[in-house]
Amino acid sequence: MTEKAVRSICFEAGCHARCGVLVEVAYGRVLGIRGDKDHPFSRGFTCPKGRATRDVIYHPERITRPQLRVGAKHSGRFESVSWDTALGHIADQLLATRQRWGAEALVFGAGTVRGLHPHLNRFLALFGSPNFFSPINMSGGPLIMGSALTCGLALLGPDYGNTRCVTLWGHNPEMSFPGLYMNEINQALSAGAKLIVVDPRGTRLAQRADHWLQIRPGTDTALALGLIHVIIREELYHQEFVANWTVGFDRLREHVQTYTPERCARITGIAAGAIEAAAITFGQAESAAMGPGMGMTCQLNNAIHLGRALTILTAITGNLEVPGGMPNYQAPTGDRCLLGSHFDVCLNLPKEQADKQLARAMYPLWNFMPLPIPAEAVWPAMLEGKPYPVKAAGLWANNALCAYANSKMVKEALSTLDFLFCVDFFHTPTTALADVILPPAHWTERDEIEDAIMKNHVFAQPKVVEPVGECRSEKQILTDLAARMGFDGYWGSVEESINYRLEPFGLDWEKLKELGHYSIPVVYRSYEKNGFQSGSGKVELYSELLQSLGYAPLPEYEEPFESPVSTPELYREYPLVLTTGGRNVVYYHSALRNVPALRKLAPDPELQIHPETARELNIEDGEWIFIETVRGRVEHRARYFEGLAPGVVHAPHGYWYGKDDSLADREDGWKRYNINQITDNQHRCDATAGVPCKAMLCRIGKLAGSRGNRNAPTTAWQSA
Ligand SMILES: Nc1nc2c(c(=O)[nH]1)N[C@H]1C(S)=C(S)[C@@H](COP(=O)(O)OP(=O)(O)OC[C@H]3O[C@@H](n4cnc5c(=O)[nH]c(N)nc54)[C@H](O)[C@@H]3O)O[C@H]1N2
Ligand SMILES: Nc1nc2c(c(=O)[nH]1)N[C@H]1C(S)=C(S)[C@@H](COP(=O)(O)OP(=O)(O)OC[C@H]3O[C@@H](n4cnc5c(=O)[nH]c(N)nc54)[C@H](O)[C@@H]3O)O[C@H]1N2
Ligand SMILES: [Mo]
Repeated sequence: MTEKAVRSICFEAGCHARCGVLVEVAYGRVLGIRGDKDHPFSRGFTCPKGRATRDVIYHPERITRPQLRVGAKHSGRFESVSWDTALGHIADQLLATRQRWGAEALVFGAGTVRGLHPHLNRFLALFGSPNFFSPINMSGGPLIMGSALTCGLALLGPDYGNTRCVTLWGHNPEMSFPGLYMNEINQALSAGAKLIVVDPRGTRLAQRADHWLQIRPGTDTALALGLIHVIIREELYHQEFVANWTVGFDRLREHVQTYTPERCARITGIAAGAIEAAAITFGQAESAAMGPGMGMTCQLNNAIHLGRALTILTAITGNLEVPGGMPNYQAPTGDRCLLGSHFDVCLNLPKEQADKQLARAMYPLWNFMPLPIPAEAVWPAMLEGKPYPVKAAGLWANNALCAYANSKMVKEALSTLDFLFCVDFFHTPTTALADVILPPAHWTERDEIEDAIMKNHVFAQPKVVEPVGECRSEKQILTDLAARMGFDGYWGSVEESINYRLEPFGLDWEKLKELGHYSIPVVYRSYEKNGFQSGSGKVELYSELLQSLGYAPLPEYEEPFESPVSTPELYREYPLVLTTGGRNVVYYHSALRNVPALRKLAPDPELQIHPETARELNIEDGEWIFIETVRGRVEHRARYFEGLAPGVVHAPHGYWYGKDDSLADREDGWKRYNINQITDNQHRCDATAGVPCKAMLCRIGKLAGSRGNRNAPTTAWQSA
């Protein structure tokens, strides 16, 4: 019997789609969720992850008390201790690190954005370390940097609902953001909007598209420049906007001369006519919304140029800050929103300490951008003490060993630390390296506000039940740790910190809880009043800043670091192009693999491969195979998929649970199945540290002793 149903926002595993839900509770326990039909985006939708929420909260393997390592370093064995002991130990270790090595020797890392940025940044600022890292360079960072350099805005929110042209560029929201975007996309398509999909895989959305551009992985910048070429050649750009609000148009026009549809066709594998047709659709549309994949567009060795080129496409067609285009959505919380610069650690440190931020020397753009730093700037400090040693780390919701490219290196790096603590619901390959593990509260067990990529809204996500065992809200953990370390200036309670973020628009937590959600009007064409927040006040098609830092001032195409074209010899030995990480709605990165109801839907890592390519290699559908790059091998099942071009394969990321579910297999699973064992983090975008997880070369083969496709399950949810 349901005792009560509390309106909230689903945040299972930190899912960014954040559907509106009613959490049903009885006897102090969560029974499940129901979709909230009144939520402006999800309108009643829920996904398998959300529906499994109760299985996560009451999972028998959930860590419910703080854990302290027993035995040798990296033993992976722990005993339960009190919060007092655990936090006391952490505080002692952090203070000792600071005393011996300096405050900058402590780094905090977080996985994808899960709500702690203000709290982690403020903690670090009071401690004195400028080093907050995340997968930013794989996820959003290069896009934000590209759009900020071009027009001074962080463009992440397309207005699909009102657009005449939905463009999904390496973006498959049906899997990755269903509750947030699919209603609006369907609404636009029903009203006759065109759909352009740029994706090597024939996803369901690609099959619905007016233009599916089946691109060779990693060649996106060439396509974007080809589209710009056609739009300029056909004079489909917005002449008035270009004349009044851009700088460098003539140089851009000159620059894209060489990116003819024919040349771009040779690079991308898309017919020249198809490139022209898509460009004309985009350019002629009354409005066009550019939806860039937040992973895809960043995981390239020239990510900065793609981020810029996509912004330029939007700008010259007059789609900046207009309905149906790319509005400059502002959260009601303004600068105090989750990712607001107000909290950026470096802006709250003395200059000489901020200048020590690890990314700054390698990637000068970090001197201008209040963003977390990329993990790739942190590993050398751990491994080689360069430019100075990092000796202690706290990982908050980050299964680093599975998430980051080149996991062997990640393990080596984390293994050098004197002290590592992790905050996670479950034991993972990463927590096995920890000295302390802290058990966080689930989203149903703590108070939170949701305002990141929520357009002009802020939503209340109130605590519904008491935490299981001794699990504790992470904000509370930081508050407790700050008090123990004697910080002056940290928030005294979770509520105080939430009120601080709500304060600028005159609300407080109690009031927001009552309202459920609050929104402010969207302001269009704000540049007419204020100009663009770029050096020149206009959209910088040509970037003087990039030029002054030694980067190309106009976007240029660069071949993937490994490809049939850039490394033809390697291609003879590794004749398949590999892309990774297309999302599957049933999982979130490496999380939820241990939830039987979800695992049943997608039990094994599956390499999607065109049947022709597989048959040439004598590989059956469902057969266990190895995938090998120059960096190593992992095991997957082959899954026939006609939506890929022959010669291109796709591997999911995040698998680590073993195929037979034995303990040994689970401990080793991250080495055997996780695709990041064989991805690369050495060939990075030199401006944004983007790592090339979307275009590599590999070969595949039968696994010795493989049992063919007997026992192959039917996959209920293909990730496409
Ligand atoms: N090859 C390849 N690799 C990729 C990608 C790809 O496309 N291809 N995508 C990349 C991208 S875009 C990203 S953002 C990263 C993501 O990287 P991460 O965010 O680190 O992803 P996970 O591996 O799921 O690790 C998250 C961990 O946090 C735990 N967790 C979930 N919710 C909470 C919470 O509320 N609190 C706490 N304390 N813990 C929680 C989960 O149990 C899990 O162990 O992965 C990247 N890795
Ligand atoms: N269920 C679920 N949802 C998620 C996540 C999750 O783990 N699970 N992760 C979340 C996070 S942190 C992120 S960053 C987002 C990312 O999710 P999205 O924004 O949708 O983008 P990606 O997953 O990066 O890429 C999606 C598409 O890019 C295609 N693709 C692969 N290689 C290329 C290429 O070279 N060029 C082009 N144009 N396309 C290519 C893939 O086939 C795939 O269909 O998803 C979020 N949503
Ligand atoms: Mo991400």
